[in-house]
Amino acid sequence: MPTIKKLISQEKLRQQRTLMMIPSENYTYPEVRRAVGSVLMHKYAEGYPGHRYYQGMRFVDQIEKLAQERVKRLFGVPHANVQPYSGSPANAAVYFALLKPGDTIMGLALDHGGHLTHGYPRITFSGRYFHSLQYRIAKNRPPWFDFTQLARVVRREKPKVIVVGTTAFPRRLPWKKFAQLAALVNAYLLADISHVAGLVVAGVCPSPVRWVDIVMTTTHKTLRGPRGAILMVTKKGLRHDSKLAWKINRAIFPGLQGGPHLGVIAGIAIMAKKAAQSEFHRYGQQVVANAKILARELKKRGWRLVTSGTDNHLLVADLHPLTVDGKTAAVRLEEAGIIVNANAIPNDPQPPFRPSGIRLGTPALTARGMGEKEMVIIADWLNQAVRSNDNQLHSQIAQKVKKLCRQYPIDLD
Ligand code: DSN
Repeated sequence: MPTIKKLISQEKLRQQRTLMMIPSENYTYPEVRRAVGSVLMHKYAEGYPGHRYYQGMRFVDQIEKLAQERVKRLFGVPHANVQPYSGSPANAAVYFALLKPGDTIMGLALDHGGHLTHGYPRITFSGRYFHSLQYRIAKNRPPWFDFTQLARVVRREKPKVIVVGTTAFPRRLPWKKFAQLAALVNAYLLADISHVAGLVVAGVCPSPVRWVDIVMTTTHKTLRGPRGAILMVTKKGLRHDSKLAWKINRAIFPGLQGGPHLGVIAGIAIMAKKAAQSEFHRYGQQVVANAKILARELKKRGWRLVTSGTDNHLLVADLHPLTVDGKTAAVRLEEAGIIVNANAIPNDPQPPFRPSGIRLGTPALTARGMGEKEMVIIADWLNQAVRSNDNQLHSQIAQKVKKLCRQYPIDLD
């Protein structure tokens, strides 16, 4: 039986030698990893800085306050809660703060790029405890959604919370139009920017802060922080509901969570400092530039992309023209040392475990320092590996991938 120590070192090698192209994955900084695994994990701290239920808070209060202040500055918001364990509990906290069971929420359908917590029906808490309406991509160019029809639905159904956020949508979201939609029925507007938060702070994706009441983001994707989440209340949110920050805090603790993970909170503080630097802005620009090149090169090779391209860090490929399903393609790519995930395409006729597409992202490749030249090479490998069921070809590509990875090492210590 291998030991955990051995398995972790094997996982480290895997991360070093393969191309990490799942768009929600990224490499964090060694300082963040050290903070998460530090003595901070020994400490309980129910409550908030200055108002805790336990003693011994002299240093951890300062850490949490620093994290809050840096996050507020980074996103330009008056209130930040850095305690949510991850994105799903953070979204649950928003609903818990603002809704009663059976109230109506509205979110983007999963196969159109939304998330399970945005009201996916029947099997998720968000679809079971609330009356959930799902909206869909309806146009092949901006604003992508049919706001005339959505306005009719909103007037009729009066959702209390409208969620706008994506996990597999490659375009910019029309924040102002969603704000106008929410205003029709005075709904709270929640932006889930987990995927693009790093691009927002880098200035390459539009910020929702001016338009929405609450912003939720996870901290480990394009932001490159630890695995955690943040809930922010905007100025607009406080004008809409002066008790909103209090409601959100109460929903996190004591509503849904116990002691916060202080190592993660320290990691969030470190991430927020790094994300404010000009180097991070350059990183964000390169993530998007790389994704655009990848899109162009794949299209040249006959690939069909959902929305025909990308404005952010990810692409969703509809594999119908390649006559292969998403799961088979993802397995072939893994054999070739390229790690992606099978993903539904809008109105996918296939089941979620064997959908018609794959999702590809550039955040981790860019974190290794890869640029335009490498994207062209990788597009070629993607195309060859997905189109072929020849294991030998896959192994040959895996060897080339390893060589490329050696040229772009990443510090995982
Ligand atoms: N699992 C995340 C993703 O891959 O996008 C969303 O929670």
